[in-house]
Amino acid sequence: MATSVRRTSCNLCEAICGVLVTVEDGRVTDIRGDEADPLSRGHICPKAVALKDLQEDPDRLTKPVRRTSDGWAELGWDEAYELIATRLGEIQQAHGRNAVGVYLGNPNVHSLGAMTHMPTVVRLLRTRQRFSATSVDQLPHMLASHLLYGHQLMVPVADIDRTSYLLMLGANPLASNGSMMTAPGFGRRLKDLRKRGGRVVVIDPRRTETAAVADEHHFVRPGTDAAFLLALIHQVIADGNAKPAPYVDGLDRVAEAVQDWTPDAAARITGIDAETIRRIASEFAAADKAACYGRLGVSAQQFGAVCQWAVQVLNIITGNLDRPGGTMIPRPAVDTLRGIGRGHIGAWKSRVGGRPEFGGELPAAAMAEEIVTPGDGQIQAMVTIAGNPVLSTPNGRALDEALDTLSFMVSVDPYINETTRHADVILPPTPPLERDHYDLAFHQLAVRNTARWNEAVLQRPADARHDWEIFRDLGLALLRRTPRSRRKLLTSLRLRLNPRRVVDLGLRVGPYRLSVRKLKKSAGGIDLGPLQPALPRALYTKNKRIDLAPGLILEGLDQARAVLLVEGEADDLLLIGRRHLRSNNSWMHNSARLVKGKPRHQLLMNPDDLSKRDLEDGQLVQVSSAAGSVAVEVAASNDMMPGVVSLPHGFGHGRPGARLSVANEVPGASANDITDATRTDPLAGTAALNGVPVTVTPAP
Ligand SMILES: Nc1nc2c(c(=O)[nH]1)N[C@H]1C(S)=C(S)[C@@H](COP(=O)(O)OP(=O)(O)OC[C@H]3O[C@@H](n4cnc5c(=O)[nH]c(N)nc54)[C@H](O)[C@@H]3O)O[C@H]1N2
Ligand SMILES: Nc1nc2c(c(=O)[nH]1)N[C@H]1C(S)=C(S)[C@@H](COP(=O)(O)OP(=O)(O)OC[C@H]3O[C@@H](n4cnc5c(=O)[nH]c(N)nc54)[C@H](O)[C@@H]3O)O[C@H]1N2
Ligand code: SF4
Ligand SMILES: [Mo]
Repeated sequence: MATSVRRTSCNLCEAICGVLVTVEDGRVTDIRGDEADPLSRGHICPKAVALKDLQEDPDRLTKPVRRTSDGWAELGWDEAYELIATRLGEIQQAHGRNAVGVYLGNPNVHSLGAMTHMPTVVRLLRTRQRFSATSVDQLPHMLASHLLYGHQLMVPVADIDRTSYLLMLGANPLASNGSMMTAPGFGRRLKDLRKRGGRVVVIDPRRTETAAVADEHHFVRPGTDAAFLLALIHQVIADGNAKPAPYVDGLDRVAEAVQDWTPDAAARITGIDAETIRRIASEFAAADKAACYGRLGVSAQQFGAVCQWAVQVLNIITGNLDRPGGTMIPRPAVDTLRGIGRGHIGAWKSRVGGRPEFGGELPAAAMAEEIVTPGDGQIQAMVTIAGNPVLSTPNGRALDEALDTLSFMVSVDPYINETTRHADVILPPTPPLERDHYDLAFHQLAVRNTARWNEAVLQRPADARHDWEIFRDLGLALLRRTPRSRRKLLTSLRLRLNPRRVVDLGLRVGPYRLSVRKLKKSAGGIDLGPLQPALPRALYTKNKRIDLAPGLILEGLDQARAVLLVEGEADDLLLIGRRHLRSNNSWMHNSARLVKGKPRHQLLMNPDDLSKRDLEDGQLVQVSSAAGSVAVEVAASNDMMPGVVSLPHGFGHGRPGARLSVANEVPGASANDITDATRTDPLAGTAALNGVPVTVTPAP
């Protein structure tokens, strides 16, 4: 038997752990952590084994398929590209270029070939109807970075290995393995932090796995974190502890803007008492190195942009931005920032809802209305790439119905799932173990500067295609329909450059002058050391200064004031989301080994809330919001804040036509059948997936 151990990295989450894969006669027999990786140092989680399951899943498509009157039929790659380019071309000719819509899903950022080649294809479609997972996720981080630092992806990360005080809001890295912060082995890093005598404080409406290992945990009423954060800023300034760096302007305007956000006012809104808020403000300011980090729970909520701005302001005014142990800006071997635009906001608005674009994309919450509302610019055809928006975006059921009305739909995806079942053509790319990888996205968010190049572990079958090859060939098919020009020539050259060449060029002109060859020589990758201070030099703002109080944010504060400072206690329950270690967004429930164990799709509810409604643990209940209702089992949990219920996202399988064997056995309910596409952040349109008012009654 031919046995070999090959190195790669897991691309299933943002931690990018190095793994060693044992291959016997072309089959994977073992997957373990790579001790030689300078970032992950041997860490992996239970998801890593799913890399093998993905490889071997009989439900995974390996050839393009086309929907016919009697089911799916295979077709050749070239035939598929021609068909797609022709149909999209016809529709744009007849109805204008905005008649084609695009949704870009989360796994695109985890794939080198999608990062290097997908944007070119999207640009070739020349449509303003562009949507992505960004607006159900990290848009508030990007908006704050764009406004404060001049670049949407200049996102400082908490220097977890050197800090002595970590304040975390709306993040559960013990389940998610960290996000907008690449720190593999997050749990071990937290343990080390506490061993050094540091302190970890968690703010979350649920006592999470992460809260359980923290020094302090406080329940917060969902959607009200802005009040808590603004009160911290208020208190730091009031105590005379604000000492921003010399390149920071606007402290006086911030002081004025937060004047009425006192700890007492915030206590009434958030449920965290005023004394605790004052204490956290003074401990945070007094710590020699502190970092505040807020993740999905404070992004995908109504005032997410204000929250993420406030997180930055707190770090900046306490002098923690750009200092070791505070929050720092990574310097990866390929400078991702240089290759990507700085971002813009509100340059145009969506056709139906008047929702603002950000960085060229409209809010995903607008997709269904843009498909079903007649008029100039109505979407007639959709292209979805690595996304399952029927389960992932608010009012998913409305989108599900809307997709059914399209004239044409194409998906680049390895599965026939809740979304792609509506497609006319599906193009499946190779799975992760068959692809080369360099991480262009997450080194930019990592708590240490490292670099690694991974060769594909397994050879792809001759008739399979990598995602970059799909984008290259689809792009060339689209290009063939455009007139000859210099631009056309450059685009076709760019499409033909393989990802390895793109990375190699990026490494050579990057800050460490590396190359793919140099990376290949080092076993688990190269260690480029801890994060280094870089400001104000690295800022992308015109004057190399930070303005703490951008006008757009001040407007957002007024909107938050109008809602939060006036609104009384609601009687309704508030719905929030959650993640599990053995589950991955909407798509890995097909791995039996990953999803094994006790069911985890239930609605979690505090026992007092159950008894108030005469409900029992385990009972089937109906959860209803303004947008719709779902039936799901309820589970009593003392970890839930009273008045708050939690449903994980990504479930709701078992819809007709989806080909997902294991997932369909444990369908669960889709949280996004009850989230509301009209509840969005007024500043940038991010979906408020958390803090949705709901009622819970016995299922009829
Ligand atoms: N209610 C609620 N909704 C949420 C969230 C929440 O917390 N609560 N979280 C939000 C967040 S943070 C995100 S990121 C989104 C994610 O939502 P989506 O953007 O829909 O992403 P996934 O659910 O990860 O779906 C991945 C899709 O990509 C396919 N895929 C997997 N690997 C590849 C690949 O290599 N290439 C291609 N072409 N396709 C691939 C899968 O088969 C699947 O169809 O959901 C959001 N929705
Ligand atoms: N195993 C696994 N790992 C994953 C994923 C997965 O599906 N499974 N998904 C990946 C993706 S796409 C992402 S974006 C990341 C997300 O990474 P995280 O943000 O760490 O993930 P979540 O578990 O969604 O954590 C959000 C937390 O916010 C809390 N929360 C909800 N509403 C509020 C609120 O109003 N205020 C506050 N303070 N907290 C609130 C929730 O209770 C929850 O604990 O995880 C990634 N990693
Ligand atoms: S934490 Fe788990 S899923 Fe994330 S990269 Fe590491 S092994 Fe993969
Ligand atoms: Mo995400």
